[in-house]
Amino acid sequence: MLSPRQSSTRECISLNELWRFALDPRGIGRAERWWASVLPGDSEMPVPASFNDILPGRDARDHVGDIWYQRTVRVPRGWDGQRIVLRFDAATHRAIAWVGDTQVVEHEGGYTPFEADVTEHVSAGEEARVTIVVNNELSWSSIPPGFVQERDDGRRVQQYFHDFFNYAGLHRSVWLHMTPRVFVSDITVTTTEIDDAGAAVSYRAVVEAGEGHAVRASVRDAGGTEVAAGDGAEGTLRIDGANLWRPGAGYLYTFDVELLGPRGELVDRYPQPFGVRTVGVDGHRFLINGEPFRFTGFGKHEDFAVHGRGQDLAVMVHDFELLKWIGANSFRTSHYPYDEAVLDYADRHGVVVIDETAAVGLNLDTGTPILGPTDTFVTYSDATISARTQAVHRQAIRELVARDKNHPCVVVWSIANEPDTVAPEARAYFEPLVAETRRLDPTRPVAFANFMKATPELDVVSDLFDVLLLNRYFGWYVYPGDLDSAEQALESELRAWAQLGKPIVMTEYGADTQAGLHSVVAEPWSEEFQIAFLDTYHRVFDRIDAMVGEHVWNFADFATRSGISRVDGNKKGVFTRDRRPKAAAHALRARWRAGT
Ligand code: GCB
Repeated sequence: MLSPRQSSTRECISLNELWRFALDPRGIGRAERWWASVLPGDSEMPVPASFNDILPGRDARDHVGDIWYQRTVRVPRGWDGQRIVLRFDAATHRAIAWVGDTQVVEHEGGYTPFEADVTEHVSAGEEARVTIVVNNELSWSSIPPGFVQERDDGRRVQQYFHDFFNYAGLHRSVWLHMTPRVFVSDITVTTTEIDDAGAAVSYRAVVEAGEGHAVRASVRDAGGTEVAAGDGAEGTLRIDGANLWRPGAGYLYTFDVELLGPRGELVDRYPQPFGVRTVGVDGHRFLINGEPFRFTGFGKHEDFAVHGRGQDLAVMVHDFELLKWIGANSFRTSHYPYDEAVLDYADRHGVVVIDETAAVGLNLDTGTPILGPTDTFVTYSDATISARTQAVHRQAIRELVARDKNHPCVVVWSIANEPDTVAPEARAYFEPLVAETRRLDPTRPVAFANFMKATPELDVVSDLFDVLLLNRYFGWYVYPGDLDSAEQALESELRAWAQLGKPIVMTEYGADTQAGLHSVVAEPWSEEFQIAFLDTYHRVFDRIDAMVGEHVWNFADFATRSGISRVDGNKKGVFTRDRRPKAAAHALRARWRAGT
C-alpha cells in the first residue's frame, strides 16, 4: 500500500486535530449505532495520541473494549470527480470506520495502515462525518496475544505476555487523500546489482483500472536530475555512477511512476523515495553493499509521557539526535512496526533498522506474573497460540512487508520477539511464516529475537532463519548481580550459537537502573551496575567473531503495566523516560564513538 503523498496529480489533508471521543465501558455503542449521530458526552481527544494517560484515572488507563472517535471534515471542492481515500496510519488493535452512516473499512492489527475508498460516500465541497470505533482487546487470536479475565465483580481485566503498556487508540496520523480514478496502487523498487560502473534497480508498478494506459518510470537523484528512465509497469533501470545508500549516509533517489492516458496525457504520478543498496549474509558476516556491517544501538519503544505511543515529531527527532550523539548506527522496532515517519527519517539519515512485527509474547513462559501457580505453560494449543493466531500473524507479516519494502533503512525482518521456540510445535508454527516472509521479500534476511530459555540445545527453529537475534539477561534475571558467572555463561552460550555459522546480533541485554542511585560496589539497580553489566557483555562480544551487533535493552525507560518488579515502568533505559542520560549513556558513547 502506498503512503499518501502530494504530487502533481495527488493531494492529501491531515485529519490530525482534536476529535470527539467516548469510552464505551458498557460496550453499547455498536448496538446503539453511535456512528449515526454525534457521540455521547463532550470529551475530546488529540489525534495522534494513545488515549490511556490523557484522561486522569483508572477508567481510561485500564479500559478494556471499545473506544470511539469522531470528527467532520470538509472535502475540498477541487476533488470533484477524483478518487477519495480515508486512511488511518494505525488503530490499535482493531477498528471499524464509518463515513456518515456507511461502514467503509474494518481492520485487524494495531500497527499497520489501512484505508477505504470513500468516493461514493462523500461529496466535494461538502462536510462528511467520520467515526471510528477502536477496540483494544488482546485475545489468543490477536497479534500480540493476550486474554481478558472476567472478574466476579464484573470487571474485565486485560492480561498479556509482553512487557510494555497496552497503549491504544489512534496514535498515528489520519488522512483524507485524493488520487485520480485510474491510479498507481503499488510500487516495488529493488536494487539487483551494484558494480564499479553503477547499479541496476528492478521495479514493478501496479495500476488500478487502466485500459489503454501506459507507465513511464524514471529515477531522479537527490538534486532532482533524471538519471534513468524506461517504459512499462515492470523493468530494470541502470543508474550509472550510482550513489549508494550507506549506514550513516542515507542517499535517496526518487522513483517516479507516471501513468499516461490513451493520448499520452499525464493521469497519475507517484514519487517513491528509495535507496540503492544491497543486504546479505555470508557465514558469520552481515553485509550492506557487500561490506561487513556491525550493529550498534538499541531496542526501542514508541513511548513518552502523556501521549503514550502517540506520534510525536519532536521526540522522534530528539531520539534520532541522541542515537547520533551516542554513536548508535541502528535500532530494532521492538516490539511492533513503528510509525512510517520514523522509517522515512531513518532512510534519509542512514540509520539501519531491524523491522519487527507485533508478534511479541507468543510465550506462556513469560506470563508467570499473570498465570496462577497451577496454570499450565502450554504455548501452542487449540486454546492458546493456534492456527488462528498464526493466520493473524501471517497477515501482520504481509502488511509489514507491504508497507516497508521500499525503505532502504530496513535490513532485516524480525517476525517475532521471544516466542516459545523450545516447544516442538514451534517448528510447524514458524516454518510457513519464514517461507511467506521470504516469498514476499527475497532480498532481506529473516530473523526473530530468541528468548533466553531457548538455548542452542533446546531451540527448534533457529536453523530456519538467516541471522540470529539473541536476547540475554545473564547478570540480571539469571545470576542477578553476579557478573562473573554472567560472563562465563554468556561466553559459553554464544560460542555454541556461533557453531550454526550465522551472524549473531545481541538484540537485548540490559539491567534496570534507577537514575541517581549510586553504589561503590556496583549493586543492581545502581548506575554503576548498569555500566559494569554492559562492560561484561562487551568484553565477551569482542572475543567472538560471529558477533555482528549489540543492541542494548533499552534506549529509554518506558511504561509497562504495574508489577512488583516494575517501578513506574521498565527502567532498563540508558536514558530516562524524559531522555536524560544515565551514566551508562556516556560509557556507551565512549565505546561506540571510539576513534571518531
Ligand atoms: C525481554 C523482552 C522485553 C522486556 C525485557 C525486560 O526479554 O523482550 O520486552 O522488556 O525482556 O526488560 O525484561
